Amino acid sequence: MSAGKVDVLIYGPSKPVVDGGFTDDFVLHKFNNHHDLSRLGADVANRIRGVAVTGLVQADRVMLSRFPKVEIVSSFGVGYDHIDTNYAIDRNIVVTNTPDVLTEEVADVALGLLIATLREFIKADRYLRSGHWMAQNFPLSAGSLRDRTVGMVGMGRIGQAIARRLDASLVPVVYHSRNPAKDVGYKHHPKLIDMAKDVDTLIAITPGGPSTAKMINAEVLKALGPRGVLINVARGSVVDEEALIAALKDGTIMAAGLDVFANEPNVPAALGALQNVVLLPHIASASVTTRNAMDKLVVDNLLAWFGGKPPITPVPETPPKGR
Ligand code: NAP
Ligand code: 8YV
Repeated sequence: MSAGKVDVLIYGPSKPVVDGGFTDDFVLHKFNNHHDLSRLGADVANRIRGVAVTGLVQADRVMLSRFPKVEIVSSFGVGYDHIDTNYAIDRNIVVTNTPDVLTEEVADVALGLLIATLREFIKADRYLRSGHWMAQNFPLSAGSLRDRTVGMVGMGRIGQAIARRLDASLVPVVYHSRNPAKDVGYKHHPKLIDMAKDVDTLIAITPGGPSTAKMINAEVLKALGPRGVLINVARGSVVDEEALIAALKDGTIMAAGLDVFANEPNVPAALGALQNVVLLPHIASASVTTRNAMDKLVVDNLLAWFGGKPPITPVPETPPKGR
């Protein structure tokens, strides 16, 4: 029994910072995945007041409706497209995410992925290891950062951190988002297709979800052109993956660097077979330091809420009322 204590559901893979972050005032109920959660009895479900959730599991309407007393969903990751915020609004549930603590880490990976893609680091590594350098130098790379203009798709916290790195590398930057970003001096393109015509490189760093679904499509890739490079560190859903594979195969664009995919962890075999792509398994925030900071913020949001304070990082759709 947990009388007087707060029952919290920990939904997703077990993590020491989360598991060890709570005081004795909490009772933790840990479930690794959707399959495990189906074994949770109604008696416990009826007591759950807080949920900690990773991006690897869905907190959708069906899942959340099992918890009639839930007040807060504290989500791991800045993107929260795995949470049904409309349902949370209807139920007066506060949703929190983990912005800022991962911004610089993700921006580092975006720039690293861009350079690795242009300068063919992965191919070069394989070339050296297989002994080819003994016979011949590695061929000059067709791609370079030196003669490019980058069009950022998204100019929020992480987009601006990527743009700062491009500034330092003397690469011109423009951007597309629905509204011009506050206090940002780069040229704003209200239409993605117009920006794609003007640049040769796109870096996607928007949220996922319906408003961005497949926004980088065949038309945008064609506009980017044969020198075109696409870097996606946003969500796989932002890109029409089939159109991208076709564009990489037939030379509509030159290359791509992808950290995210439409149906993770399943990556189309057709992408894996291509030489002009660099593929990362969604690791942009995945260092021990940054992941620990994200886990701590997940816990701190719950501790703040159940300590009677406002949550630290509520998402804009569910501002807490009355705190
Ligand atoms: P943010 O500060 O909220 O920035 C989001 C940017 O996307 C804003 O510029 C926003 O501008 C733009 N945007 C949103 N909806 C759009 C739409 N429909 N069309 C065009 N632009 C749109 O978020 P952030 O902290 O930079 O994070 C951005 C995203 O990066 C996350 O949501 C997540 O999907 C992704 N991410 C991925 C990883 C990874 O591991 N690969 C790690 C962290 C984050 P407007 O609202 O004016 O359109
Ligand atoms: C996490 C992310 O890796 O923050 C995000 O939006 O995509 C990543 O930092 C992801 O949430 C893991 O589930």
